[in-house]
Amino acid sequence: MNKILVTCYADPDLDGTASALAYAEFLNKTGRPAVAGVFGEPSVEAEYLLDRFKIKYPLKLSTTADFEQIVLTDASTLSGLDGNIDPKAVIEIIDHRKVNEAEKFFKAKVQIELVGAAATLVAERFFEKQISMSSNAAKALAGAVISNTLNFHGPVVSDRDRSVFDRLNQISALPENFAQEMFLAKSDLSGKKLFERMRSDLAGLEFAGQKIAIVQLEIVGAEGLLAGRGGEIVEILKKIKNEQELAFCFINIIDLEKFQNYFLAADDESEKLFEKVLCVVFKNHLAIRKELLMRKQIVSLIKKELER
Ligand SMILES: [Mn+2]
Repeated sequence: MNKILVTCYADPDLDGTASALAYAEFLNKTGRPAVAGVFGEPSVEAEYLLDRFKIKYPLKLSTTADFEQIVLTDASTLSGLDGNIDPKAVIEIIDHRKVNEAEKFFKAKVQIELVGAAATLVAERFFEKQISMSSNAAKALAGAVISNTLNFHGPVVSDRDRSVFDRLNQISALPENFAQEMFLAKSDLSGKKLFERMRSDLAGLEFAGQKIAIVQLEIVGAEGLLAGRGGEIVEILKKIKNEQELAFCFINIIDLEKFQNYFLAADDESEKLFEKVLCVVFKNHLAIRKELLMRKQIVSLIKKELER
């Protein structure tokens, strides 16, 4: 019998990776053979968690030829999905983004709820059906909730995220200080790593025929990075904008200790759009916002402005 593929965006973050792994486990335990697989490389943060707890990586995919049925976790737009994924083959979507294209996956049973993490929705499936969860799945999902909610300091945290996190911790508690360690692990952007991470932590979208890309880095020590390499970051944004023929290109740097945003843009046009949409002012190519915003929220504000 053909297995169901559970997957997410190419180069998935921790939420996508953990959700795919855990939901494949859920399907297997409820009598529907499934396998978790991803295109590209899991994010630095996802690798950190999987390595730390010796959790088996999702299958590395180069094609979907072996699968007739696909489930998407933490993903519901065409952009960002690997080109091998046929929207018609998607039978289910579990996601938490307001700006989505769920209607383009017309065979899919869709659950989109605006909680902090897709991992929360996947964990709830286990709890609702009283299916036992492996220790590894509990750790991965708990790590994903920490990551997506910025350890519960972020702008999108619901009571459901908190309650799921408590229950996951009862199954398999994460080590003390795990959040800090995981955050530090993804804050090393020395040398070439800065360029590589800006490339991999980029989301491309298109509104009213205009292509945009937003890079998001969540790190400890944003101000130090900007003081040393702010100019270089703008140059990288310019390069990405030219290569991908974008109308606008930005970076949102979230400091994981100060919990504020640092925005930079590829050029004046991009700065102007951001100033208008986010009510910030750029000074020497940098704008700071103290009320934290995540990329998902920024995307929804830009969509509103461009489709006006
Ligand atoms: Mn997510």
